[in-house]
Amino acid sequence: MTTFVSSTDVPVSNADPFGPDILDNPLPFQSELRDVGPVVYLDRYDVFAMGRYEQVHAALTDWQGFQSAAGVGLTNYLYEKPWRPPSLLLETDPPHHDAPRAVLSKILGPRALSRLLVSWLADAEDLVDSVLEAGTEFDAVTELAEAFPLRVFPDAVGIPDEGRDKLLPYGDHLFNTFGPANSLVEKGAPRIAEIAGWVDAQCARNMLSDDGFGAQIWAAADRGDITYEQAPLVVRSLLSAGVDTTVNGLAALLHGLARYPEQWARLRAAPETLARTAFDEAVRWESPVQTFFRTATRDMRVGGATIPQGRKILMFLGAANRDPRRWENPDDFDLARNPSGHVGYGMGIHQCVGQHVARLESEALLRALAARVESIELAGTAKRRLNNTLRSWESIPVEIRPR
Ligand code: OVV
Repeated sequence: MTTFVSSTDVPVSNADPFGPDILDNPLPFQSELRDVGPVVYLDRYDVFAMGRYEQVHAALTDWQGFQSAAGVGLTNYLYEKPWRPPSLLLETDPPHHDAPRAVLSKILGPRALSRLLVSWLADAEDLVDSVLEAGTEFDAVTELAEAFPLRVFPDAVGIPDEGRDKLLPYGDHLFNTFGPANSLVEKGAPRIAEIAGWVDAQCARNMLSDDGFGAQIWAAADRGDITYEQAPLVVRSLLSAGVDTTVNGLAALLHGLARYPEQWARLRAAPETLARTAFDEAVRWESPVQTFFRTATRDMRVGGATIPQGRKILMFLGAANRDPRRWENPDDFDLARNPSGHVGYGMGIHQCVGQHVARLESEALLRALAARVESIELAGTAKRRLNNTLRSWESIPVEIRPR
């Protein structure tokens, strides 16, 4: 990253954080970004960027100053048309944000989810048993990180079986569209009309089982907590944000456990307690959602720089989660650390409303694995899948030793 200090006191970088080199390994760029200053101007995209924990955290918790309603991708909805109707959760601010958020918080809250643990544990045990039966070498991405969420989450939402293979490609494309219209977006474009059409169709009341998260969203419309027009878009948020995020969180976790056998040993020794924090340490360490944008609602002073009203700021959640100003040995995947306060789920009023669902999926899968697996090790070169927003794995070959 070559930088110089402009007349406005903001360091300028010509780096492309959405180019293949930085997407493949963002860590050196993110380290420079943090060191260059609290705010950096990215001249390729004409946006500002923040990489330090302090400023990222502060901006995320200041929704009045840093809005989401102009979109949390590069596209500025004040001037450009979104590719799909904006999310009522992700791409709004109070007061519009309040009702959909309150409805979803309740449906996805820890109390409401507690009824799912027993059946998700049984599902995880069944999945792990059948994977182990098929052999001791397998791809942890397809066989576990993708298989488990796909087995439990669409059922929990209540969508039909037909077409579920579209969920991962939909998420992959959606998360690409938060970045610039580069080759990653082009790659998804040919199929997106068909895939998005399918996703939208699943949000209708008559498509949904009568006991899932989807039905509960529609029931909230019956009560008047949200409108009937809002209900299908709130269901769409589950299908948008609920699969690829968890899949990549689990992939990061499994990769961390395979690469650092001492962490697996630690988990094995205390699965009841560590199964819960392990996922959050993986989310801090890998930051499956690497970046989101905000938009300045007025001229914002940050660390001596001014971000003019209406301008986009790229918030590097991944850089903040490895900021040595905030974390000791930030690059270590360490189950002994307390990862709370990480910004991998965001922070403030938009902080991930589905995080309890993701943690529960992880807890079920880890408990099933810990009870059945003695050791888990890398058995080949893990391969990245590049995405403009997600830190993702294509495959993680592992070899396990059953207990
Ligand atoms: C956090 C997130 C990511 C992608 C989509 C959505 C939310 C949504 O609400 O549609």
